[in-house]
Amino acid sequence: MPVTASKIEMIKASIEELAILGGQPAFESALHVGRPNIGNRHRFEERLADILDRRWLTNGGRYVQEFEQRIAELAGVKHCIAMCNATVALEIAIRALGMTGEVIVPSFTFIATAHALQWQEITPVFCDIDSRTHTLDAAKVEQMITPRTTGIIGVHLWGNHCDIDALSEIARRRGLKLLFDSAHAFGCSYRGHMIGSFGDAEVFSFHATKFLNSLEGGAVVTNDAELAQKMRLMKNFGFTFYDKTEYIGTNGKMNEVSAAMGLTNLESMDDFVAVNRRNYQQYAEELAGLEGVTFLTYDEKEKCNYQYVVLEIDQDKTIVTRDQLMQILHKENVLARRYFYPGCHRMEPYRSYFPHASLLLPETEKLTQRVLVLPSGTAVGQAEISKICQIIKLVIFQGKQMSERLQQHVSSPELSSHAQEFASPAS
Ligand code: T4K
Repeated sequence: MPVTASKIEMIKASIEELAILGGQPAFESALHVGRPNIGNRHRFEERLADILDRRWLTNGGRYVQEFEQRIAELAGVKHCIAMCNATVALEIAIRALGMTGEVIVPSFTFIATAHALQWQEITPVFCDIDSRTHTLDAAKVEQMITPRTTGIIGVHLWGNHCDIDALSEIARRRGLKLLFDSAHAFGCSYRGHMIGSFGDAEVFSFHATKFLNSLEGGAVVTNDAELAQKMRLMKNFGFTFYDKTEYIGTNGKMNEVSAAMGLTNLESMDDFVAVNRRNYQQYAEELAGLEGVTFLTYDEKEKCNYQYVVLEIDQDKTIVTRDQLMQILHKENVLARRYFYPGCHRMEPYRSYFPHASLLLPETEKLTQRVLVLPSGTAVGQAEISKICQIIKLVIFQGKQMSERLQQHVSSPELSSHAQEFASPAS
């Protein structure tokens, strides 16, 4: 049932009290998307002391081995190779899988997915997405295959699984490698099986902003023993023994401190999920029925980490645009993000390489104008979420007046700086 303005006690009595129109910001310090989830500090400090006492800092130490074992168990796979970050992990997996020529990827993803290919002079061929799940549209993938195509990289964006069955079937039938960028999907499942065991391999990110962090970090998981061994060597310069290399390799190793942080955070994983889920449900309830605002939903039958609270703003209904709403929130110290604006195909070097890519990406184009990600995670409390929702409701309920006030504002001196910020990516 639609929410009505009268039922809500507003923290700001009117739009004139919004910070963008000269009022006090609702929050003294910034609320971020992706503030790190941090487990038991004491356990981390104990591990840190142990690392220093033993003077074993990196190169496949005890904690990295333990972390790999735990990740493999949790993802239900035979092999896990921990790495320094997911970008390098993607690069190594791509190389180890023998991808060359062209590889099909979504444009609606973090730039690292595309860069990991282009870095190795493999052409990322941008494919459109399913607007419901924000993941690759399998039917369109099939249309993008050419004689140069060697693989597909699906991205389980926001932790929402790709159409794994369809992509696996296409890859098998067309003889393509299938890799999943599962940077967002640690702790999520598909048909009751944990993400990690699909395709030829999957890559997790344990960056500070991810559901589970190891400060910086990533991992490739796979059930293929030969592939796992190859990636193990590649991430350590290709060494098979002292003074002997087998392949070209790089330095993709995870260090012991990162593994210690990862292990510590794994012990609190259930708590992180519980807080994220509570936040997600609170946002969903408080913003329910708001005209022009829809929520990315998660499949309640599957496991999910609920790390991202993703709104879609339909500006035909809200009048206020997504970018205006973002700017209004930023002025209140709520640093909502328009991930993954403007789409990889509109970022360099891809924009110059493929100037007409947008013609084949209508759903991506639409979503990059609509998506807004709100602060969540263990650093955000329930009272803060209530305030954020109240501000959003105030703005949307008064969309027309708000839009007019912002336009008037654009002719005053202060405005031009706002106008500039509207035009530049959020920082
Ligand atoms: N594939 C996908 C689909 C990905 O999303 C990513 C990374 C990758 C691959 C590659 O994974 P890694 O190589 O990073 O392991 C961030 C992250 O840097 C990036 O890891 C992530 N995706 C992407 C979605 O977001 P930024 O530049 O937007 O985030 P940044 O640095 O502005 O941080 C977000 C907010 O978090 C900030 O406003 C402040 C807060 N923050 C950040 C850090 C690092 C903290 O409070 N503490 C911190 O330590 O890219």
